[in-house]
Amino acid sequence: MTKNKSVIKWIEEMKKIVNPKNVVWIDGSEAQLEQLRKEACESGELIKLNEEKLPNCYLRRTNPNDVARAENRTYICTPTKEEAGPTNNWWDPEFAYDKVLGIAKNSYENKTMYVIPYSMGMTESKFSKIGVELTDSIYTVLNMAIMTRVGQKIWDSLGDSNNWVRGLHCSCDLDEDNRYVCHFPQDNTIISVNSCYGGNVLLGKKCFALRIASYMGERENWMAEHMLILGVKRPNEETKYICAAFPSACGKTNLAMLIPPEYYKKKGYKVWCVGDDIAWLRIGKDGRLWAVNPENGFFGVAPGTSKKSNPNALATVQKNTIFTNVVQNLDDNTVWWEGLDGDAPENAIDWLGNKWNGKTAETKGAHPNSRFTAPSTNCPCLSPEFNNPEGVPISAIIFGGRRAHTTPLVYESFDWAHGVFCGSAVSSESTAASTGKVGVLSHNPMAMKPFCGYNMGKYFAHWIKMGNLLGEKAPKIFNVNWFRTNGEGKFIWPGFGDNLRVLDWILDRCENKKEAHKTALGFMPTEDDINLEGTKVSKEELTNLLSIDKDLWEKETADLESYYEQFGKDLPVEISENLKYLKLRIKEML
Ligand code: OXD
Ligand code: MN
Repeated sequence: MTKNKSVIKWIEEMKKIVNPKNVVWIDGSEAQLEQLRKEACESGELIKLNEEKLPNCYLRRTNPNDVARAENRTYICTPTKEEAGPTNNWWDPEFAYDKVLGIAKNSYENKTMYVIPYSMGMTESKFSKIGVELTDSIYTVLNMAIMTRVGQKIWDSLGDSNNWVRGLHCSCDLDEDNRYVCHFPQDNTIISVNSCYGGNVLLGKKCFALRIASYMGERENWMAEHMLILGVKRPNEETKYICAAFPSACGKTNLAMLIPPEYYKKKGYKVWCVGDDIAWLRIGKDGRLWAVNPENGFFGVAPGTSKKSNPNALATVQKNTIFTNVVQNLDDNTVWWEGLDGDAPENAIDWLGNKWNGKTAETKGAHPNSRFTAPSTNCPCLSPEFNNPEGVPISAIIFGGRRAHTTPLVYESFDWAHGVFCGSAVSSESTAASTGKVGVLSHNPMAMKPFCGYNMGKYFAHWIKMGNLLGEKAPKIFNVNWFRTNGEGKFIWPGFGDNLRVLDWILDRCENKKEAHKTALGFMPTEDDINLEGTKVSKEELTNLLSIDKDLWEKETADLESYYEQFGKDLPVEISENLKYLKLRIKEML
């Protein structure tokens, strides 16, 4: 426990509001966590799975109305609306506190308050930040214990400092109409009510490590980004590290855990995963950009995870994992989801808790946004640098989205500011990870639209500033699209492990090992520059993947122009100029 006065005072204040029956301090010990797992199984909150096949694994079914991030109920609460900017929901802090604390009032009655001290990043690292989450849900405690570093060592490292992020989670009665996730960046405070879905209640993740941290980063000259971090070891070279930002469910976890195709494996290529979702980036002593993954686990989408798509993720979830909203196979008390290898179980229970026969069912057994929560250390390709307190030096930054036609397989930006423009121009087809319609095209700058804790225009300016600070040592910025389709609507690029072929070109460019030709969009490879050995992709298909359609890009730039209008005077001139030059280059295309 702690004697930290600011912590004790805040917990006392929150106790007065939520009125718990008792308080349990999470010490991070296995004995305490095991006790909580038992309690959760007794109450029905968790289901214990087959201990032999899935040791220490549990299943949780959430309320059917509570299966994804509630983006339209997520607020940035700053004194002025301008600080939150045009892409965030905004509330005045006083109004927001009244509203959510009113909902939280007495909501812990007859319940336990769990106090979770946690660190985003290794406690030993200067990159790290500390948070304290109060919750009434054991599921939340157990997930936080996987996703973050939890326990007594956090109090020791916090000492008497007031520099920590307050997080209050109240399950309440899961009323959708009173569900809110509020961020008070000036107070280092997060309050989440009426949800038990991970993205809304694992307050260290999106709420702290992206929204609050991005706000901190702007003031302290660092960056909190929605990015995976991976290392590529090429034969006779040191491992090089890449960060990549994609909107939710564009295969970030798959790319982060990529297994090289046979041809590359034989040559000695290996990919290491440092993180699959969040990167904190700082300028190191050597002037380069360094990244750490502040998380300690994976909160991945289960459907589609298979031996083919992501064998490393599958290996990662074989023990010590919490599954949420997947199918329970009653024959052997294991789990299943759409896209997993093997036949669907016939004797099963679906995510809604109903009897389900995979052979005859007309509905999906697992929710499309069903999840696994698994410790990073389970991952067979976890980078040996995962726990390095300094992080890893970044050679390249990649942006991407899910675009059926417009965006080519890969292009390199002309310089940092152009790269920032490309990142700001990312748009993607929506997926089930957030509530709302699936398949609709939406703008998602740097994949941060739902996660930027302040004005997005100022966020672009922060990117430009970081580039100025990095100068010549700035990583190169690339854009990729794995999702281009042919006339029949089928993906042309095989994706998954074969994405390494594109990473290989990217690293060659970073090391000035390959020429590229200048196009309207940026520097691009020719069809001879991407190695197709061992794929079924033909040269013609690659030419198609690398083609730029003038008409589509005229539409794209017109659309971008109106998109940027909302940022008004906050849009950095570097972005508007880059759009202007892109339009000119497109116009000049034959
Ligand atoms: C996630 C998301 O859960 O981006 O990582 O939605
Ligand atoms: Mn994410």
